[in-house]
Amino acid sequence: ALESHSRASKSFTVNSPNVVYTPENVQAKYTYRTTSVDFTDGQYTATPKETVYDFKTERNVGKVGVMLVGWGGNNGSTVTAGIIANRRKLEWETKEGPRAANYYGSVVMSSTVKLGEDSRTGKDVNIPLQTLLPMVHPNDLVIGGWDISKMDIASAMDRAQVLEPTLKSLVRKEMAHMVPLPSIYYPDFIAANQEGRADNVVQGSKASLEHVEHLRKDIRDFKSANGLDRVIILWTANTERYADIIPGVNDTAENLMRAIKDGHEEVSPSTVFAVASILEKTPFINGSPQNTFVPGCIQLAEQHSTFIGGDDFKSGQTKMKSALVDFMINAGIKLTSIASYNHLGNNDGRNLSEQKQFRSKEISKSNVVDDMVAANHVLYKEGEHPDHCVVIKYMPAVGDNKRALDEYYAEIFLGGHQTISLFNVCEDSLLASPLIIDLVLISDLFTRISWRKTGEEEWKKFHAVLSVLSYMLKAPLTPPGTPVVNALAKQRSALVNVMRACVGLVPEGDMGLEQKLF
Ligand code: NAI
Ligand code: DG6
Repeated sequence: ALESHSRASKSFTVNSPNVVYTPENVQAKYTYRTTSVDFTDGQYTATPKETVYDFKTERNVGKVGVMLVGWGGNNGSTVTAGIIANRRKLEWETKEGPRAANYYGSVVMSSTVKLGEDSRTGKDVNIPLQTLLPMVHPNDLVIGGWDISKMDIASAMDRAQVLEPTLKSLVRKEMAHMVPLPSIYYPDFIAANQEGRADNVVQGSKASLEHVEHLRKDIRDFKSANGLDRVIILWTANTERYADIIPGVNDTAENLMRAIKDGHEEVSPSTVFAVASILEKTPFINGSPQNTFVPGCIQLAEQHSTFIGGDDFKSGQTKMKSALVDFMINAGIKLTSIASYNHLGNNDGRNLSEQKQFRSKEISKSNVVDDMVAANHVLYKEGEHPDHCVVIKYMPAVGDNKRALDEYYAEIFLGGHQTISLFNVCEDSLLASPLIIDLVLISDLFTRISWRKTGEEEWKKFHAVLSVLSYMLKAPLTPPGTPVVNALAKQRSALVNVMRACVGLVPEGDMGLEQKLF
C-alpha cells in the first residue's frame, strides 16, 4: 500500500541535508525569513528575522472518504459523476465532438508549480502541484453523504441538469445505487421554497444532542463500512440564514454544547454537522456562506484540534473579482465602485431568492476586496472604501448557467476614469465541483503534516482553522485575530509556499536574478 500511495512523492526528491526521507515521512528543516518592523521617532526600522521549523509529512495517504452534506444537490451530484468519470477514464460524445474526463478547475490536479531551474539549460522546471507532497488522488476517494431529499444520486444528477446526456448514461448505473443518508432539517434556516425536497429527514426540527450523536454514528459507520483511514466532511447543502450570535448560547464551546442540549433555535443544521465532525476528529469544510462557525464552534475545533475551513466556494464571479481588484489596486489604479449582478436558475438560485439566505451570500460576496483596499493607504484614506453592490436574481430558464455582469469603475491619472465591464457565463456546478476536490485533498494533506520549532520536542498540527484553504473560498475563515487574505495570487502563493516548506524548498520567487545578472 505504501508503494502505490506514495507514488506522487517519488516524482522528485530534494537533495539537501535539511530534508530526510524515511519510508513513513518526509521531514524538512526550513528557515522562515520575515521582516519585523518598528516605528520610532517617525521612522520605520525593518529588521530581517529568521525562525527555523521542522515539518514532517506522512507519506502513506491511506484510504480516504468524503461525506457531502447536500449530496443530492447540483454540486454533490456533479462532483460524484466527475470523480466516477475520471476513475473510469470515460469518454463521451457531445455536439462539439468527443470529450474525456478531466480535473480542469482543480488547482491541485490541473495546475503546476515551478520546482526550480534546469541545471543545464536554466529553464524553469514545472511540476503538477499534486506531486509537491503525497496527496490522495481524487479517483481513490470513497464518496457518501446526506441530503434532506431521498432521491438517488443518478436521479439527482438528472434533476441538476448540468451534465451531457451521453456522460450521464455512462455513470447512471453506478450512481443509482448511491442514496443519501437522512439529514437534519430545521426549516427556519433555509428558504421555505425548499420544503418540498425535504422527504429524507431525521426526526426533530431543532438542534439536539441526539442529532449530534446520530451524525457522529453516520460518520463512524461510513468509515468502518469502507475501511477508511480518514474522512473529510463538506457542507455543500443549501445556503442557510445567518444564526444570531447570542452571549451564553453560541459564544463559547461550552455554551454551544449546552444550547444544542437545550434545543436552542439559533443553532443551525450546519453548526450541528460541524460539531458532530469536530467531536469525531474529522475535518469539516463549509462551502456555503452562512456563519456555521459561530465563536463557540471555532473554540470547540481548537479544543479538539480538528480542522475546520470555510466559508463559501469561490468559483467564478468572485474569483475573478479577487484577481482583478488585486491587479487594479496593485497597479496604483483607484477602484471606486464595483457593481456585481448575476442571475441563475438552479435550486441554489431558488433558495437565494429569499431575503435571509440572499443576505448570507451578499455578505460573503461583498467582503472580498477589504484587505487589498486596506493595504494601499496611498490610494485610500483610513476607512475609505469603493462602493460595492451585489445583486442576485433567480431566473429558472438559465438553470445552472449563471450569468454574471460586473462593472469596475476606477479613477486614473489626473482625474480620468477607467471602466471595465465583464460578462461571465459560467456553468456554476462545473466550477464548484473541482473546488470541492481541492478542499478535500488539501484538508486531508494537512491532517498528515506536523511541525515544531527546531529544538522543541513536541510535534504539533496547524491551527484548527485551516486558512490555507482560502484560495477556494469567498470569505476565508482564519484563526481568531489573524488577518483575512482575499487577494487570489497571495492565497495561492501561501498554499504553494507552505507546501514547499514541507519539503525544504525556498518560497516561489520571481526575481529570476540568474537571467538578469551575467
Ligand atoms: P443545490 O440546491 O443544488 O443543493 C443543495 C442540496 O442540499 C439540496 O439537494 C438540498 O436538498 C440539500 N440540503 C438542504 N439542507 C440540507 C441539510 N440540512 N442537510 C442535508 N442536505 C440538505 O445547491 P448547489 O448548487 O449544489 O450549491 C450548494 C451550496 O454551495 C449552496 O449553498 C451554494 O450557495 C454554495 N455554492 C455553490 C456554488 C456553485 O458554483 N455551484 C459556488 C459557491 C457556493
Ligand atoms: C449566485 O451568486 C449564486 C451563488 O451561489 C454563486 O453562484 C456562487 O456563490 C458562486 O459565486 P462566485 O461569485 O464565486 O461565482
